[in-house]
Amino acid sequence: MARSLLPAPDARGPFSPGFWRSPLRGTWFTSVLGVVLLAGVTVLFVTGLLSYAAYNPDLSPVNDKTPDKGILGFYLFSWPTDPPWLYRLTQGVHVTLGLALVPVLLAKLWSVVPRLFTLPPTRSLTHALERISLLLLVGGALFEFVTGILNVQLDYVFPGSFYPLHFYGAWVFFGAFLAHAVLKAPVAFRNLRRMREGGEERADGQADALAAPRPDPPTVSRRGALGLVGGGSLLLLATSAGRSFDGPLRQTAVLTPHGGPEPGGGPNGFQINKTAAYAGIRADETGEEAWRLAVTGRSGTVRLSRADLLGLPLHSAALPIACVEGWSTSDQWWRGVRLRDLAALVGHDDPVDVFVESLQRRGAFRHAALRANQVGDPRSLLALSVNGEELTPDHGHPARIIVPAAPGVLNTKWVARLTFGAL
Ligand SMILES: Nc1nc2c(c(=O)[nH]1)N[C@H]1C(S)=C(S)[C@@H](COP(=O)(O)O)O[C@H]1N2
Ligand SMILES: [Mo]
Repeated sequence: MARSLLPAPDARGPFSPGFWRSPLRGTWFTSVLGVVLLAGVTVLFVTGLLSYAAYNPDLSPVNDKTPDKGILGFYLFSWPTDPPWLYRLTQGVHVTLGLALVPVLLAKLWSVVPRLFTLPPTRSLTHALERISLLLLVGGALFEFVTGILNVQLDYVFPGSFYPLHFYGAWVFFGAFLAHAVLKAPVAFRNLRRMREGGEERADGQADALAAPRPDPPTVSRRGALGLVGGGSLLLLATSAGRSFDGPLRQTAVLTPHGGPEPGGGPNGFQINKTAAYAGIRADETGEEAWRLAVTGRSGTVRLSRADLLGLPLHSAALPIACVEGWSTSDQWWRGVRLRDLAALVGHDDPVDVFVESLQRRGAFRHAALRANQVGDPRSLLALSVNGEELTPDHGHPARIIVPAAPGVLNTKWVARLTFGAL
């Protein structure tokens, strides 16, 4: 009877430490996950910044429309054209690693969730600041992962605005992440070292601030739980990495849509991002009679039919398409007119930037700008055919841009106009 007069130890629900029962929570578990995220998130941030650089932010406002980006929109170098698979690698890593880290992030958040309910809410000004930074950290992490995954999965659910959202979110998240890492990484590494010496169990009990004070009996060991998290990551890795390859390997990417329609076989049988129908490209405007390419530069404008283009010196280049969404193709064998030859045709013998416009009248990617180093590369083509066959409408017939190492979005399809030296 006397017992019922006492308040239950967890009467305050999640705000009382006794409410949290999992025997898995503890310093070791959190430290391992934290160290994995320290490495993983750093790679995500660096590859994300590289992706930003690859968009040629200095060619704003054409390629980079991020409003008020200020010094956050800095770039350190011109995105190179070598090696040609560069963006395929950096963006493949960014997206695939981001997906694979989801179980680690969730487990990490779960492992410290009792901390969210710590009472009193603040003990001091520094404590208050630390908790606010944690809100930015957790909120920023969830925001970045959710916007990234939605972009990969649903192909721009927030039309045109994913890019600035993910960009600003990255700076907020990484700022908070850096502060958190500086504060906690030494502790995490010290814990791991100590526990490696003394065994995982040594830090349990009252010394372990993250462990449940009244744990339920374990149904799985901490190592077993980490194994599950790691297994989840490996499963995500195995079911999404195939998007960076062609052929049967691509079929292993079951968790992510494959972009447009299934490309089928044959020379043009590689992934299609937006179809001609989707982009509103009509057959009557791409035919031999109707279509003319307008090339403008210092010496004026020339108009070229497809037959005119085929009469110019043609060159080949083996180049992949690598989309910001993380998928890529292996090298395709493109053939067409060098961009630098077209520049020379209108009075630009020195490398110069170019503004590319598509026939497409609506949609996000109907124009793009390329830097002088991209125009000057002998492998940068206005492609007319691929793998020995004419481009299909979905791959950009009558002509499309292909540039080594550039993000897919800069490889404009259904090109109608090239303006050299305008930016
Ligand atoms: N006009 C136009 N060009 C475009 C696009 C587009 O939507 N419209 N999509 C771009 C994107 S995001 C990518 S990844 C590549 C994909 O090229 P593919 O469909 O031939 O694989 O085309 C690029 N060129
Ligand atoms: Mo793309």
